[in-house]
Amino acid sequence: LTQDDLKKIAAYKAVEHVKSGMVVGLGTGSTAKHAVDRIAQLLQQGKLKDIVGIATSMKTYEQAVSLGIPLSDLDSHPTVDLAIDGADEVDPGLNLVKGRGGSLLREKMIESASKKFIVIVDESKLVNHIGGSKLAMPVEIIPFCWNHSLKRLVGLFADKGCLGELRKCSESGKIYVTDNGNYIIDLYFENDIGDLNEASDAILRLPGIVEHGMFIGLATSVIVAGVNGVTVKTK
Ligand code: DER
Repeated sequence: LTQDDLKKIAAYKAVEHVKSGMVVGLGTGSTAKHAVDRIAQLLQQGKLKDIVGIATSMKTYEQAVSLGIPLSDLDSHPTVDLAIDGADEVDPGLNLVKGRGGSLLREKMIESASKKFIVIVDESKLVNHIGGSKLAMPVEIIPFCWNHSLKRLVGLFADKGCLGELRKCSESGKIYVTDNGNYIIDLYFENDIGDLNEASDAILRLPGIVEHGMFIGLATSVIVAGVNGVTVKTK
């Protein structure tokens, strides 16, 4: 089983919870892509009807359009029945790091408006502490004086051995710009972030910061696909 097989298994399991008539938050990333494909397949087979999708990124929007999934937005559907999305890290309390694909703001808007939010991951995403994996914890900021924001963000976590860098496009080397016209600062922690709510409050108090990639208490369940099978973790 490849890692992509595991992602697909988790995604298909999550889509079993999609019922006809639902408003469904469509996630972003290589795992969520399989869920969007599966929803489209079931619609085409007539096994699902009257689904309205709300895309968490332009990339997912384009995928859903190409697959013929009817789409809408939060203005028309302020409450979402079920959101399905991937994650970069999942801790034992089902708190997440998301946003390494750059879509954290729209994802958080949609997933915080969802009655149910099912996270789909392969087992490599499970961690003991958020931010302890030495991988990026993304923060979306406005472009104005980004270096100032970077320094203030890093300064919040100086005791955690925190480093920060402005996200660039890997191919072009240009500054990465989100669907919302903002920049992303990737924060890296030597140790784990500590109390997540304290970290979140400190980050969001800084003027010029739009949103961060910690999804605290938002997931209602996590479907984990591993080489030994699929497990479902619920709150
Ligand atoms: O950027 C995101 O938030 C994605 O959902 C990411 O967290 C998971 O992407 P993956 O399924 O490609 O690992």
